[in-house]
Amino acid sequence: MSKPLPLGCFMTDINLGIYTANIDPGRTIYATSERTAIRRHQFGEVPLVCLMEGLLQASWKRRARPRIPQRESAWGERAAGDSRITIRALFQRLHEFLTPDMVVIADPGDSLFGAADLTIHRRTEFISPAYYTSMGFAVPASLGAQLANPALRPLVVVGDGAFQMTGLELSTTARLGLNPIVIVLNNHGYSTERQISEGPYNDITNWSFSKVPDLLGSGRGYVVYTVADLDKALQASLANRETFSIIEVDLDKYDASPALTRLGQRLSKQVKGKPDKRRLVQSRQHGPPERASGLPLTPEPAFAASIGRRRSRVRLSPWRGEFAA
Ligand SMILES: Cc1ncc(C[n+]2csc(CCOP(=O)(O)OP(=O)(O)O)c2C)c(N)n1
Ligand SMILES: [Mg+2]
Repeated sequence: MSKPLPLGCFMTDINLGIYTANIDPGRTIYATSERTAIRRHQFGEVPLVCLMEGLLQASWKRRARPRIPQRESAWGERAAGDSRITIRALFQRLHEFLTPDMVVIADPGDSLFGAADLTIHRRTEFISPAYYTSMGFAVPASLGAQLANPALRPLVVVGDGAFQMTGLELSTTARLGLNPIVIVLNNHGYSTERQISEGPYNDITNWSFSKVPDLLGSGRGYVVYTVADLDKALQASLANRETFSIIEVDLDKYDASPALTRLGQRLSKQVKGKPDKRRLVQSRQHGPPERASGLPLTPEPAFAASIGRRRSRVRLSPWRGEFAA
């Protein structure tokens, strides 16, 4: 049986698939920026960076690298050029577009849920926040990624909502002469939240994202309505090595990736007050569940204690009931 090795990610509702991931801490090595846990032993003073330094100093017998089977595209048949652009067609084309010298940087939202099904050519060229509630991460992160490794070309995938938070950091991108390709999923608002609870609070102002280059006096902008528009914009962006490119992809506001659709179904049940039986047991023991937004686990001392307590009373995956109060 496999032993999970979650390094650097927090065991939150989102990362655990709304507590459907049945990960046994007794078989897991789990390290974050805060601490390391090896099975049930807690090392509160050993953050991930120290663990990695220690591992680098240790002498290991090298094993042959395992062969990782090729994944099939999760996006199905190729969409026709003249068809309206959809999330499925967008990620299918991005999947084909990726080259080994690109680093995908995905923002929380359907950008991340869709990008999670892309196949990355090397081993480390995928960046997204370990902590889900970090909307607006991707455009600024592309600055750091390309400055750290100029041989990589960032492919930024970001929502219209997230871009409105931090997208004008492209001003620094322009000043430094960097050349990321920025794909803005313009699904006209907070589509992730729409899948959970629809209302006017999910609507935002519709920006002309492709005109950001006019504002900044640098960069190239494209708007995409069809698959053929996307193909043209991707090729033009690839050829433009001088400045950033921004591709605004006009999507239906209810279009969603398969991963977001599944997540929305689970979360909306909870938001509408129909938690499943397991969560009712948990809330009696630990207080009400938190808003399903990616809040972290309870603080460290409570962690070990609560695992012991729960094991003796109810048979649950220990990570299912860990809520931030
Ligand atoms: C800083 C922050 N605030 C709020 C959230 C909650 N949240 C998650 S996705 C989302 C909507 C994001 O909208 P957009 O960037 O347009 O992406 P979409 O969901 O439409 O794909 C929100 C508000 C978050 N993840 N981070
Ligand atoms: Mg959006």
